[in-house]
Formats: sequence, C-alpha cells, structure tokens
Amino acid sequence: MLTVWGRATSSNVQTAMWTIGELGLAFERHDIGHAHGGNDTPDYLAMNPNGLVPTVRDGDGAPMWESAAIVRYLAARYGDDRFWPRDPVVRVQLDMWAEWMKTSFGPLFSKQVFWVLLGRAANTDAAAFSASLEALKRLAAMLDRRIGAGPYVGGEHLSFADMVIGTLLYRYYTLDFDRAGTPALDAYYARLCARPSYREHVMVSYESLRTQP
Ligand SMILES: N[C@@H](CCC(=O)N[C@@H](CS)C(=O)NCC(=O)O)C(=O)O
Repeated sequence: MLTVWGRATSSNVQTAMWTIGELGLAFERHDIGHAHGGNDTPDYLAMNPNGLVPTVRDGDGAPMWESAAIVRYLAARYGDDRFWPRDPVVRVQLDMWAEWMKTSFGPLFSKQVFWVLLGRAANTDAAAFSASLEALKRLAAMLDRRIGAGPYVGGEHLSFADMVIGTLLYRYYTLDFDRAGTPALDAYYARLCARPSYREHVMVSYESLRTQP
C-alpha cells in the first residue's frame, strides 16, 4: 500500500497519482498543502524537509519526495519493460524529455504563464508575459515534433515519461492564452484525456488556486 501526502490540486501530486493509477497500485492519499496546511508540522518536515507535496511512502519504506523521482521509483519497481525500459539506451531517450519537461517547459509554463493567468504571480509585466508566451511556443513546437505520430512520447507504448510530460498539459490546454499550432501535441493531449487515470487524477479543477493562500 502506498501512502501519498498531497492535495489533489497540486500538479506534482497529480504526476505521482496518475502513475499510481496507470500502474493499478493500492494507495491512500491525505490532503496536505495550500488551504489544507499540514506541510509545516515537525512530523511532515521529518519526512520531507522541503515542506512541499507530494511525499510518498511505499509500505513502511523511507519517505520519498520530488515527483519525478517518485515516478521513476514506481515505474522501476512496478512497471513493465514498456513503462520503464530496462535498457538504459532506450530509457534515456524518454528520460531526457521527462527531464526537459521538469526543467524547461514546466517551469516556464507554471511560473510565467499559469500563475500569472491565475493572478497569483508577481511578474505581470505585459512585455515579459508576451516574451514568455513566445518562448513557450518554441518549446511546444519542439514537443510537437517529438510526439509526431505518437501515440505516446516513447512511440507505441505509454511510459513513465508520459507521466512527467502529460500532467501539465491539462492546465496548458484549459487556460485561455495564445498557444502555438501543434497538431501532434493536441492529438496527444486528446489521447491522454481518454485515459481514466488521467481524468481522475490530473483533470482536477485549479479554480480554488486563484483565491486560496
Ligand atoms: N520539485 C518538486 C516540487 C514540489 C512543489 O513545488 N509542490 C508544490 C505544489 S505543486 C507545493 O508543495 N506547494 C506548497 C503547498 O502546496 O502548500 C516536485 O516535483 O515534487
């Protein structure tokens, strides 16, 4: 049994939860963070000194944090060779895109677009926002070319890389802003939306984040 600490509205919690859902693992999740609080207690900080969510424990194993590390652990431990290719030569071609999402597309979109549009980011300068949208268009076009015919990031089969890459697309496609024309990425997102685990764990309203602390 996996125990997950983290609110359903957190994109990083969603990444972990979607993975758990796709792998069909048993879990219990506790709402922690933002309006729920609970991530600044001594007990929580002993598990995760960052005071962030998610934190995950597998049985009575040591607590894990950093959502992408959690995805890799779950995939390596419970996924088959398609979800977590055992061959490092194959796996790195997926992992570099997962890492790219966490370090390039993800921070740009979340910090410079998502939180700005939700009215929660300090940087709302119009020129800076427009530059961020142009930069995001270039990254979206890169991802569009990678996806190509897909159907998934690694080609024929869903993998751990989709968990890291696909989560933010829900916010990306449901917010109203000027996006790049990316037919392959659009089709990929539509395929994710057809997956029950994506619908359950990722397609979660973020409206409460506009107002809650
Ligand atoms: N790099 C970390 C980032 C974790 C993170 O920033 N979590 C956010 C939510 S997405 C958080 O804990 N925010 C404070 C809160 O929810 O109270 C990861 O991928 O897990």
